[in-house]
Amino acid sequence: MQPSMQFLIQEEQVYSGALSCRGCGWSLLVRHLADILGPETVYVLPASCLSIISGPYPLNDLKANVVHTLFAAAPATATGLRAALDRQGKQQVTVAVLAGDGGTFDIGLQAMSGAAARDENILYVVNNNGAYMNTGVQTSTATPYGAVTTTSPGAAYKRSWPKDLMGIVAAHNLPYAATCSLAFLEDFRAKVQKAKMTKGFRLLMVDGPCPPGHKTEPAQSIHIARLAVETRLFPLFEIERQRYTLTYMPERFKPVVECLRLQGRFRPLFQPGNEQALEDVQAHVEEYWERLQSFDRTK
Ligand SMILES: Cc1ncc(C[n+]2csc(CCOP(=O)(O)OP(=O)(O)O)c2C)c(N)n1
Ligand code: SF4
Ligand SMILES: [Mg+2]
Repeated sequence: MQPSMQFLIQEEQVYSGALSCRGCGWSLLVRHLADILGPETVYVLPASCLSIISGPYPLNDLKANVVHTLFAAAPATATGLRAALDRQGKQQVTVAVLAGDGGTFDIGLQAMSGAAARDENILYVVNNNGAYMNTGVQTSTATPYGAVTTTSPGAAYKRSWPKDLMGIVAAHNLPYAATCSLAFLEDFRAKVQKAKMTKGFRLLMVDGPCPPGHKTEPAQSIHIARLAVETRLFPLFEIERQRYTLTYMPERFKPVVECLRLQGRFRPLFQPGNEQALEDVQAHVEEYWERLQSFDRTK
């Protein structure tokens, strides 16, 4: 049987070369996203690493129009652009916010919630790399339990669970939201396509590899992203009007340690005396999985 080619770039919408670190999720995310959204797209970027990668001309990567804006203003900027484009009869142009976890889980949360509650016709994409990477790896409310950052260093690793952003998003009763992984490109591209074709406020949250922040080998970015799904640290699902659907069921549930031990940010969890913390992470993953399954409309 011919292998599926649904993960191949059809028409490159970014320039070659990138200002990102090696193994960065942002670059791969933008390449595939822009390929599917096409040239008739306006991107709105609050501050993040992408502001640099898609920033200074002539080293910017996106070929499309990009509006750089403030952390808390991205959904409002996108709302205004949408209204202006509609007024000009350009309903076919997609308006897409590309934001980090800091810009979404924390600083931009109320603005994102406002745009979602108004059901603005915009696509909101979150690259969740689990910290404020662009300014040197500070903890955000997306930072996983057990991770070391510059604001929760060494043995003072993060002791609280990340915010359930998808639960917050679901509460807005949106037409479409989904989690995505760069290790599952067919699934990711299908979700981008679905989001593109859906009208109203849509949100995609992508697991974002970040070698300097996660203290990982750049060549392992995709391998680790796959393990995050297979261990259920980052489950793949869709939410349509509060109905959840799991889009990938691992054949075998791998233990979380298989993914965590490849990331230097979790090193303290592997020190003697921290066995309970590792068990807590495993238990938390299993509880969340059970909850997702109970929400899954196909069950
Ligand atoms: C109001 C405000 N506070 C702080 C900053 C500095 N700043 C720029 S990028 C950034 C980190 C953004 O983190 P995140 O949204 O997770 O994106 P990432 O850099 O991880 O891709 C910060 C704190 C800013 N630009 N504006
Ligand atoms: S610090 Fe992380 S998110 Fe930022 S460009 Fe480097 S790999 Fe990408
Ligand atoms: Mg981040």
